[in-house]
Amino acid sequence: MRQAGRSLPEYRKIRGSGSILEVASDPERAAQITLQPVERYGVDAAILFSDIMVPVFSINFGIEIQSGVGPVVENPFRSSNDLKRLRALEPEIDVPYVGETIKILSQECPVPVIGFAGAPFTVASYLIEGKPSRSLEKTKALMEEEPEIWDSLMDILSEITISSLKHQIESGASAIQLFDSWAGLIDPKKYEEKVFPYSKKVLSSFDDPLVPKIHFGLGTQPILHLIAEAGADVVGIDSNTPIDVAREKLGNEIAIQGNLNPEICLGPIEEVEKAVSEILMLNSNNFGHIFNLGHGVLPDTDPAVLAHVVEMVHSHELPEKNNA
Ligand code: 1CP
Repeated sequence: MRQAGRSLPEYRKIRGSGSILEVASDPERAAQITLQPVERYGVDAAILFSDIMVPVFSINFGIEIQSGVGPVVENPFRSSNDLKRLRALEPEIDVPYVGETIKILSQECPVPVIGFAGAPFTVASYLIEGKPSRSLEKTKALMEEEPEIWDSLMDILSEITISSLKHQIESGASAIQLFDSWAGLIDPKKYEEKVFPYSKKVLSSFDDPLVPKIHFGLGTQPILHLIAEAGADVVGIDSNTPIDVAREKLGNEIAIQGNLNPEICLGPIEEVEKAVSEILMLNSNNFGHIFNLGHGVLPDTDPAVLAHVVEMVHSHELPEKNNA
């Protein structure tokens, strides 16, 4: 459950008022925050406390994360000149704190730790737009009007993403998640042509069957087969794609992660119970399912509701695998 910690009083206490990039670069505090949802809810995995913008922040592209807003870029990416502001990531030098945080967690975390990175497209969209956007107009314009610059940008970001994920695995991450949150905001054909090859390049750089790869995006129903084909072991879906519809598109051999609507968790507990049961029912006891929310936990969510969701999922009885 991404951002499961955000609604917790213990998170607000340890987080302080600085930028989350500051907190994420302090291994002791980042490790403690990663552990909070595990301790509070008994979830089966922990997601590293960091952000998708950490690698490009660390090579000094000029990024800050504004509280309540998200990533903001002082001088957004506009032309081929801006390619010079990017370079290869040297994780041991640029983001040593990420490795240190995961090493602490390898000792202290009782469940697997999921490392993650932003997919090249989603990171590119922040660099180009300069701030959170749901129209991605500038990104779409650059993609169309400057195909060579687009390809160079996506190439560099793919390499940065690969280096970042390798470093996390070497430091002890048990699984990796590639967040392409905004992949559903572009036309499916454009996705296939201009985005998919780079996500595939990233995911196909990892082939250890013991380190599963989760690939997530919002609004990906029309491109779900490509999200899988890019090299995912697990496809993360949002709440707008019912699990049975995702199964129809993906078949039974791939795992699916999702997809309780985070907004339902703000409402009456009976509605939450109904929604959880429906997801479990629509999954028809398929073993390849990581129960999760369809997107991050909303900050006003009552921790007791999330605790109840975890309890419901844990008490759901699956048939014996051999007899299934
Ligand atoms: O669960 C966790 O808290 C783990 C750490 C984590 C992760 C996995 C954070 C901390 N960010 C992320 C990933 C991330 N960051 C994604 C991909 C997942 C998703 O779709 O939610 C994205 C798109 C971002 C970019 C980002 N960073 C946003 C979204 C902005 C937008 O376009 O709407 C925001 C609000 C941030 C800030 C941020 N990152 C993390 C936290 C806890 C926060 C909020 C901090 C604050 O407001 O001070």
